[in-house]
Amino acid sequence: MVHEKYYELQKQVDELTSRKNTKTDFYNGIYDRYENPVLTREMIPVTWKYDIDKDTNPYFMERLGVNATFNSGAIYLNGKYYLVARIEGNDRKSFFGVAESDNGVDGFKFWDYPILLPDTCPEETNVYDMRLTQHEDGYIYGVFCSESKDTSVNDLSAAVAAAGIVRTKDLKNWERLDNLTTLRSPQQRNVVLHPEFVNGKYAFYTRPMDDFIETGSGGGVGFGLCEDIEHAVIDEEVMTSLRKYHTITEAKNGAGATPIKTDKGWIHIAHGVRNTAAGLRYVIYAFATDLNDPSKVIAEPSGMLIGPREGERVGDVSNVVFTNGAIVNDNNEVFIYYASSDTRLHVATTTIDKLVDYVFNTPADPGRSVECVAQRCDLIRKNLELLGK
Ligand code: M1P
Repeated sequence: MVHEKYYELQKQVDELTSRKNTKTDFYNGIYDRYENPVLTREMIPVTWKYDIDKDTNPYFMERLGVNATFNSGAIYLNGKYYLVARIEGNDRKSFFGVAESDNGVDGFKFWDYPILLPDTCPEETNVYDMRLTQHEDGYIYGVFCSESKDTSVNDLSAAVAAAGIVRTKDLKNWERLDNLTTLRSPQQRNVVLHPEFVNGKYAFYTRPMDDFIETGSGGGVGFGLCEDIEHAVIDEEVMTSLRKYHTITEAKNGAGATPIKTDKGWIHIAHGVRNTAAGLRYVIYAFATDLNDPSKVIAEPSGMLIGPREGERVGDVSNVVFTNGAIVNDNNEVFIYYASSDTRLHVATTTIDKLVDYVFNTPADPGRSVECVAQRCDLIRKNLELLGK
C-alpha cells in the first residue's frame, strides 16, 4: 500500500517544478539572472529517495537521500531543453539524471530513472560533470570526470581524475567508450569534445593536471586531436586559454560548456579559479577562438562573466559558480546553466548577438593595476565628453 505521505511530498515536488521563473532586476546588459534555481535537491522525485510502501517503510523515512543537484550538461533537441545534471547522494557518490523543460528557464522535471551508465571501469568510484556535445558525426557525446582511488600512494583520500566518454542518440541508451588517454598529462578533468571535426579528427579541450586538485604545471585549457573516438588517445596538447598571474584564472581554469559557433569565432564559457584566504573562488568567464583553428584564442574579455552573488555564495563548497552546459535555441537565445557552491543549478540567459558583443568588445585585462585604472579613465573620459563635462 502506498504511504499517504508520498502524495503530500510529491505534490510539493510538483509545485516546485511547475512554478514560473522570472528575471531578477539584476542588470549588466550582458545576461539576465532568474529568481529561482532551475534545479535543486528538493525537485528530485520522491520515488528516488523513499520506499513509498507503507508496509516496509511505516515511518516514511528517507532511505537514499540526495544532497545536491548541480553541474549539468545541456542540450537542445527537437525544441526541448535537456539537462544531464550531476546529482550527489547523501553517500557522496554522484550520478547523472536527465531533466526536461519546454522553455529552458523553468519546469525542469526529472525522468523516471537516473542514468545507469554501462559499468566498464571496475576501479571507477565516482562520476560527475558531464559535457554534452552534438557532434557532426551524428552522435551526442557525454564527456565526464571518472574518478578512482589513487592506489599508487599511501593516502586514503588520494584520487585520480580521468575523462570518461559515452555516446547516445536519445539520452536513454548510452554506449560507454574507452576513457580518454592523454599521453603527456597524468590526470584530466573538465574535458569537452568540440562539435566538429578538426583536420578530419575528433578534437578535445582538456585540462592537464599533475594532481587531483592542483593543476601543478598544467598551464590552462589544453586542446588535442585524436583519430579514434572509441579508443581516444591524445599525444600532443597545445594550450588555449591560459592560467595567468593575478587574474581570475591564477590557480586553475577549465573548459565549461561546449563551444558555441558564431560568425566571428567559437565562444567558450569556462571557469577560472583563484585562491583567497577563504579558500578557492570559482567564477565563470568567456573567450573566443578562431573558427578555423579552435585552439587559437582571438578574444579574451577581462575578468569574470558570472560571479557568485547573494545566496549563490553559500553551499557545500562556498564561493563557487561553475558551468558545464549551455544551450542555443532556434531564436539564437543562449541559456547558460551554472551551479552555485556545488549545491543547486541556475540559468542565465542572453543572446548570440550580446555574447559576441561582450566577448569581442570588452577590453582585455592589461595585467597591472596602473594599466587597469588607465583603461577605466579612458572610458570615463569618453563618457564625460559625451555628457559635455
Ligand atoms: O568544487 C568546485 C568544482 O571543483 C572542481 O573543478 P576543478 O576541476 O576546476 O577544480 C570540479 O570537481 C567541479 O565539479 C566542482 O564544481
